[in-house]
Amino acid sequence: MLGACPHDCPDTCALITTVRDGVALKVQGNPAHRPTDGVLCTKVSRYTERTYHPERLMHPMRRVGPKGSGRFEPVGWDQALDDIAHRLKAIAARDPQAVLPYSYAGTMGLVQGEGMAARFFHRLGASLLDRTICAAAGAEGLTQTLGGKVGMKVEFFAESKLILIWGSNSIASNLHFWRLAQQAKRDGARLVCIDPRRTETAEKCHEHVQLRPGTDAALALALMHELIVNDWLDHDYLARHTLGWEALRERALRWAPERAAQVCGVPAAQIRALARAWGTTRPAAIRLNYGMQRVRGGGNAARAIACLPALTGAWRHRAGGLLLSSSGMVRFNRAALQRADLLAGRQPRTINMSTIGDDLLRPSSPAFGPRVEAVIVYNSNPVAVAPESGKVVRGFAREDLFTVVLEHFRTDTADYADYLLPATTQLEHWDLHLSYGHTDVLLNRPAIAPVGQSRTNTEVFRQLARRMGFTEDCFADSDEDLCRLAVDGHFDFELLLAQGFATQAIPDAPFAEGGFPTPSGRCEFFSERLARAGLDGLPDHLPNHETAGSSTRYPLAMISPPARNFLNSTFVNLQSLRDIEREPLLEIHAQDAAARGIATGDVVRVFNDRGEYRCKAEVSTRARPGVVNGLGIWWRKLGLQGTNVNELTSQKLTDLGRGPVFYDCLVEVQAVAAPATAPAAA
Ligand SMILES: Nc1nc2c(c(=O)[nH]1)N[C@H]1C(S)=C(S)[C@@H](COP(=O)(O)OP(=O)(O)OC[C@H]3O[C@@H](n4cnc5c(=O)[nH]c(N)nc54)[C@H](O)[C@@H]3O)O[C@H]1N2
Ligand SMILES: Nc1nc2c(c(=O)[nH]1)N[C@H]1C(S)=C(S)[C@@H](COP(=O)(O)OP(=O)(O)OC[C@H]3O[C@@H](n4cnc5c(=O)[nH]c(N)nc54)[C@H](O)[C@@H]3O)O[C@H]1N2
Ligand code: SF4
Ligand SMILES: [Mo]
Repeated sequence: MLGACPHDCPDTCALITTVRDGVALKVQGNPAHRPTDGVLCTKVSRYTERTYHPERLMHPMRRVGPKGSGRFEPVGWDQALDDIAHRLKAIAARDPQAVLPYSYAGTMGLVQGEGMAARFFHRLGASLLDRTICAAAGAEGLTQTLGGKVGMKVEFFAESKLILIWGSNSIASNLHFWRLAQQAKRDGARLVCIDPRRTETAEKCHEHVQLRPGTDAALALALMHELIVNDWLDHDYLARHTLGWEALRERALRWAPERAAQVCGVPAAQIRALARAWGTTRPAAIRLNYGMQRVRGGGNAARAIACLPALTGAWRHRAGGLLLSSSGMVRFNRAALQRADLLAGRQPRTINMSTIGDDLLRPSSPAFGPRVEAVIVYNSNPVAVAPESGKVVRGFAREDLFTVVLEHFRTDTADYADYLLPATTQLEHWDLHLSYGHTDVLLNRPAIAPVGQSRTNTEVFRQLARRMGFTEDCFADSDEDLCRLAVDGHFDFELLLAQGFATQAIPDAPFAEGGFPTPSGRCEFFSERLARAGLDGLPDHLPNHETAGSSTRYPLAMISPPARNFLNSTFVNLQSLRDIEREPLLEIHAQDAAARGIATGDVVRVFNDRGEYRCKAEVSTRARPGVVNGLGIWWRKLGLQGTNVNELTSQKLTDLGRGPVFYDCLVEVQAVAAPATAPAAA
């Protein structure tokens, strides 16, 4: 059966599932789909292990123990749905905004994501959720400069002669791009990795610029400085296709490499050499990724970096330019799918998912609106993934909060549910997928029947709608109807049924002659929109909220990038993948370890004013001095002491987009004398 990988990964692979007697035997990459090329990552090659996992939720459950104890009793579907509808009705009668959906990208599917669910919450008038947790700052920065989530077509990286891999551990998180970069390398391309961590990817590039976290805009401005003073500029492209060049030029001339070197903690000579390479190599391309925007200045950093291709006219060549996200290049019928018209003129408040800790603890007030009384969680694991988890846990532990969780497994969040509902996996439902790393659309068809009593997210919201008395026809649409609706007028559904994917016609070099989707049609170095909003119209370097050296108590900067064999907090409960990752790890440079008497294998306490986290230390060249890498995102209950790295991260927000600042976090590390407790069973 043809399908699509549902996970939050830029590659959005096309899948083929082999089924015998109703049982899925294996999942493979579809060789006919060019971006997939028949190859899957290790995680998803084991998809059947996840689907038939002995701990898969098999029937609805109702809480019996205290919140968070994870003690449940089985309950029938009808009973569960009746009870939930009854509670939601009572809350909505006071104020529907007291109900909050909480979802993210457990599946990237348009239908099992914000399909029927969006219709339900719009009709109810529930609070809206601002889904900022991953990409909000970078997306906003890119939109200000380029006009949207647009960029190079990924396949042409294979023809580039210089590739900057910027804020991305591509081998782990963007494998299919990495294969293209390898092809370019074999054809003579130079690969440069810009990352505070010496990742697997950095090791395999020709050069690694190991800058301090949150200093990317300073680096980009210094590169511009060098392009200007050496006149490595495409004056014709600048004149015809950009806006605000004079102002940007003036700003960049304040960023001599020596100044940036101080900020970034890398040699000025390395910055000069990188500028020469970018200024003199054709075609040259940047694979920017979201790792660099999880800091206070993340939006500005994305803006500054997105200016670089226009300075040299790199966009003229199909293998030149930049790619952060391609998701704005493919169209679908959002309005028909999500039906915001069901709000019928109401304008519910918006809650930022990145501050869920604070917001669950907030009382009613005129500014905030009603206290949150009910949360419906699907496709997300906020107790593990949201920042400052101490507060997130306290919020979910409120006895007066009504929590429903739709899940495959008993995650950290599921432990706090009043009702825990078993959800279908990708092998068991219909869905439709766009990608943020290529520009194809994929259809996923169910390969097997739902496992146990699991139900699709859509069916749960359909059933709840009926019980709430929502009689609109749209609540009767089947999942296949929803798939058709989402692509209607954009893609041929018959082709999707037949081959599983469809390709949109997009020019090979979309901005060779300008034509950016900005208000001016140009690459906007200067943003009128930001200036009008009272913000800086030009990109600048904004230091982290928690800059290294600003605190004597917490002298180390901590970043928490994903571990290679997990996908955010998904797959942490898969034994075979956990065996590879072993246990929660903190990479620390020898110098910082020696100063604290820490050796590899020691259990350490990592802490700041927000909380503490225990894990194993690894004295490692992957860490630069002054920066520790706390690999994520473990389930709290599978870690050493019931917490994970988000115990330490803050709920402060980025400059643009109101995104989280996971990698803008100061800590101290201490060796712990006591032996580690064994990880608890799941
Ligand atoms: N295996 C695996 N794949 C994944 C994921 C996963 O959890 N596991 N997550 C998926 C998701 S949700 C996303 S959003 C994408 C993320 O995809 P990417 O944005 O490519 O993110 P990562 O590979 O997580 O790489 C982030 C990198 O940024 C580096 N970094 C941290 N701070 C800075 C900084 O200030 N500047 C720069 N230049 N670099 C910095 C980190 O060290 C890390 O190597 O990956 C997706 N793919
Ligand atoms: N410290 C730190 N924290 C981070 C990050 C970091 O780098 N460092 N990365 C951040 C990023 S980039 C992101 S995107 C977020 C990710 O945060 P989330 O989107 O919450 O991602 P996951 O942790 O993968 O949790 C997704 C859950 O959805 C469930 N799920 C999957 N498919 C379905 C389905 O079809 N139906 C239902 N009902 N459930 C389903 C899975 O079982 C899983 O438990 O985490 C963020 N948190
Ligand atoms: S590489 Fe990404 S899209 Fe492809 S199978 Fe793995 S997680 Fe899914
Ligand atoms: Mo993400």
